Order: sequence, then C-alpha cells, then structure tokens
Amino acid sequence: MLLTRRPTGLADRLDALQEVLKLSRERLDPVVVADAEQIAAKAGERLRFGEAHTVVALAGATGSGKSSLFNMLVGEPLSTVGMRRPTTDVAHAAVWGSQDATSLLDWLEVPRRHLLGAEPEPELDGLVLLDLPDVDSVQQSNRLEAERLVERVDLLVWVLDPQKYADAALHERYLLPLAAHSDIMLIVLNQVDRLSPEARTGCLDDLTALLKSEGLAAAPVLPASARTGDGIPSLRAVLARNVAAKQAAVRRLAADVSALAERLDDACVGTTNQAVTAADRTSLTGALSAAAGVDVVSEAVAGAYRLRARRATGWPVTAWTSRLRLDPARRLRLRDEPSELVRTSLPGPSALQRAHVDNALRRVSDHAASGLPQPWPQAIRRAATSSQNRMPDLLDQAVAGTDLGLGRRPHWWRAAGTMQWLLLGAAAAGLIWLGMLFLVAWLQLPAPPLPRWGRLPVPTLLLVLGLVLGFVLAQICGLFARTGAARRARQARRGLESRISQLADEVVLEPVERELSARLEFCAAVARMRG
Ligand SMILES: Nc1nc2c(ncn2[C@@H]2O[C@H](COP(=O)(O)OP(=O)(O)OP(=O)(O)O)[C@@H](O)[C@H]2O)c(=O)[nH]1
Ligand SMILES: [Mg+2]
Repeated sequence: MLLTRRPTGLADRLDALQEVLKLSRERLDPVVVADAEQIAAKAGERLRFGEAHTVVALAGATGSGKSSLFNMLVGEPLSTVGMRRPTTDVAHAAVWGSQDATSLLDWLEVPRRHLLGAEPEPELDGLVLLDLPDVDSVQQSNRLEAERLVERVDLLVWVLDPQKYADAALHERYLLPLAAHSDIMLIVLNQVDRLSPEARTGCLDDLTALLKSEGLAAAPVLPASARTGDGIPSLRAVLARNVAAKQAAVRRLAADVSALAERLDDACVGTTNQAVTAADRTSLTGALSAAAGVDVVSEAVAGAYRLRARRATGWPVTAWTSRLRLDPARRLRLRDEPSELVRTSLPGPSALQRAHVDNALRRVSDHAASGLPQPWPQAIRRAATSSQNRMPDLLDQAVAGTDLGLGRRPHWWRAAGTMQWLLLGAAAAGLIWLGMLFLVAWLQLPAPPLPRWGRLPVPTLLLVLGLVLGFVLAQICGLFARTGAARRARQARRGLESRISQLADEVVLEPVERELSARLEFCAAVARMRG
C-alpha cells in the first residue's frame, strides 16, 4: 500500500548511480546517459530541500476535474474551473503548514502559490499540492509544463474520469512507463457522481483490472467526486498519511533509480566470464611480430654478428674485404644502444601483415565480446583498435627500443684477433728472414747460421705456420661465429617478441580487459542501484 514501505539505502543507490554514470559516458547511448544524469542531478537537488514537504501533483487529462479536486482539497476556489478546454495552463500550488516552501517551489518553477498556514488541517502540514495543466493537452506548452512537473514531484495523483479513464494515449504515454513508480502513485476516479452505483462498480473494476495488467496493481484506486465531495475524506486521509511519513520524496527518487536500473539492465544480460584467451594473445603477438619485421631484424642481427666477427677474427690476408661490405644492422639503422627515440629504416608492415594484424584484433575483440549485449561489443572493439593507426610507429619504436645485443662484442673476438695479428706477424718475420737469406745468397756472402727446429729452418716454419695457423684459426672462428650469430638472432627474436607482447598488452589487451572489468563494475553498480 502507498508509502508504507520505506525504501532503504537511497544514498547507496545514488552512489551506485554515480558509478554507473562514470562508467557509462563514452560507452552507452547518449540519450540514456543524459536521462541518468538528469535523475542524478534531480535527486541531488530534491534531497537538498529535505523531507519536510511532500509535493503532490494532480495530473491527468483535460476536464477530468484536477482543478475541481484541488479546490475541494484547498477549500477555496483558487484554481479556475472552466467550460473552456483546457482550462489550467500554468501549474498552481497550495502549501499547507508554516514551513517555508519558497525555495522548493522556486526549484519546481511554480510561481502561482497559495499559502494556507498550519490551521485548520495540521495533519496536512507540509503538503505542497500542485494543480497541473492537462498532460494530453492540445497546447504543447501545457503538456511540457505538466510533464516537467510529473518528473519532479514526490507523489502523483492521477485524476481520471468515467469517460476517459481507459484512454489509450494517457495509459501508454504516462501510466505504463511509470509502472516502477506505482508505489508513489494514486489513481482517483473522479466524477463518480455521474455514474449509477452499478456503473460505478463496473467502472472501478474495469479500471483496477486495466491498471493491474499494466503493472500498476500497487497504485490504490479511489473513487471520488469533486462535485459531491464523495471520496474526498479518503483522498485527504491518504495524503495525510504520506505527508506524515515524509517518505514520498525518497521513495520517488528510489523509484526513478529503480526504473533507470531496469533500463540499464539490458546491457547486463549474457554471460559473465569473458576474457582474452591465451590463444588470442599468442596470435596477436605473432601478427604484430611479423608486422614489426622480427624476421628481417633477427636476420640482420645474425648477419651483423657474422660480419663483425669476421672483421675482428678473420684471416687478415683476406678479411680486409669484409670491411668493404655494409653492416646489415647499420643498413636498417639498428643501433648498438637501443633507443625508442630514433626510427629504424625498416620498411614497415606490408598490406598482408596489416591484414593479419586486423584479423588478430578482430579475433581478440570478438572473443572478448562474445555473448555480450551492446554497448560492450562496440566498446571492446573500440578499445582493441584504439591504437591501430599508430601501430606501425609503435612497432618501430618497440624494435628500436629492444636490446638486440648488437653492442656486445664477445671476448673471444679480441683474443682471436690478437692471435691472428701475432700469427701474421710471425709469417711476416719468417718472410723477411727468408728474404734476407735470399739476398745474402744472391750477393754470394757467407751464409749466416740458420736456426732449425728439427730438420725445418725456423724462418720457413714461421712463414708457413703463421699463414696456415692464421687460416685455420679463421675457419674455426667462422664456425664459432655462425653458432654465435644464430644464438644472437634467437635472443634478438625473443627480446623483440617479449617487447611486442608487452606492447600488445599495453595498447590492445589491457584496454580490452579494462572494458570487460568496466562491464562487471557497471553491472554490479546497476544491481546496487536496485537496492
Ligand atoms: N459531475 C462532475 N463534474 C465535475 C467533477 N469534477 C469536475 N467536474 C466538471 O468537469 C469540468 C472540468 O473540470 P476541471 O476541474 O476544470 O478539470 P481539469 O482537469 O482541471 O481540466 P483542465 O484544467 O482543462 O486540465 C468542469 O465543468 C467541472 O465542473 C465531478 O466530480 N463531477
Ligand atoms: Mg484545471
């Protein structure tokens, strides 16, 4: 029954609404967001005026007798009751009691006010009764004024008459959408003096059944007559109970929040365990790695290693040619010291690689959004693709910022290089020595003593061993260099892939996961809005 149950935790429900609002902006339909903002703002404003007053509106179609009932309740012909339809075009307020309702009426924007004082009806102290223009008016301004106040008041008294009580326009446009507000609604079937007792019962039964079918069973139906005064004491008693309870404002706002939660709940149907799968993560990282040119880069790392090893450890007799060749890492402007601030000269992703990235992004968002209602699929897709245009730059930065190991020179290069020069030096010494011997022999001078090692002359040994060992050392170093290059390439690939998977997390997967958790938070907050 009207206003006997206390809605609990309106403050918590309004907090939940604020949270929903935060999560809704940029995600939900702007119309719904605007409605939610309006309800939140209205709640804040209405609660600021406190619960001392209960604002009740007499609403309904033209000629139903709103102004007549208003006058009846006030006890004076304050509002014009006329033959001309519609009669009332601006809302009119009557205030019972001594408490100042000026600011509340200013907020309601009702300038026509009548103050009745506390006497002679103390039980209605705090009642602010509004006579509204007709909600179904041919005058648009009347309709807007009535609708504006229907949105703001604490308690709605719908005044129907025997001719138009089932009027489809009124029911579809106002009563049906207010089903969640039946707790703060009262239906008065006015002008019952015009009905025979049987017709009156039939009419009331019919109206009650109609309201029930519209989900408004909780709204009490009172028969009344503004002409004979029939039913007015009951109406006055219901109003007095509500005024005394001082709960109508809170209940109205609670009903607004509930109705809004009902609308928002559309976004919360469906399964709740969506996540980015490991397979999607792997395929995205794979597509991004390919687009970043990981193959080309690791190939260049291996090539640079081999070339640099040859320059450092190769047989000096032939290794000088390696200095003429361009370093593959330098050619791609891959720095020894990684820095995200410089660009490489990698060619950028091909059309095919871009298409693979697009597919991987679509797979991630499709899986994450599967089974979810709008706006989540759209929000998730937007999150997944938010960095799509910047992706080539981001990938290049990732490559430039990865330590590819190009700055590291293995110790054995230096040792082998030194050894190569020593061997070359020995060969050169042997050669010069032999040359001197040849000159001495040619000049027919006595041969100097020739040291031997076993049966072999030392200079010959120096020349031959210097050359042969240098050559052999170069071959061994070449073998090591090939293994080293393959290892470096693998390390570079691992480094790049982990950097790129980090990038995928940052710019794709985390934004998608943020949307999924936003959805969970949103739905939890919507549930809390219901109280
Ligand atoms: N018989 C009878 N006539 C009524 C009753 N209530 C109102 N009327 C008449 O119905 C007509 C319209 O009444 P109003 O009070 O002006 O109706 P309203 O709902 O304020 O109409 P608008 O201001 O145009 O929206 C008037 O002629 C009233 O005398 C009633 O209970 N019984
Ligand atoms: Mg009127």
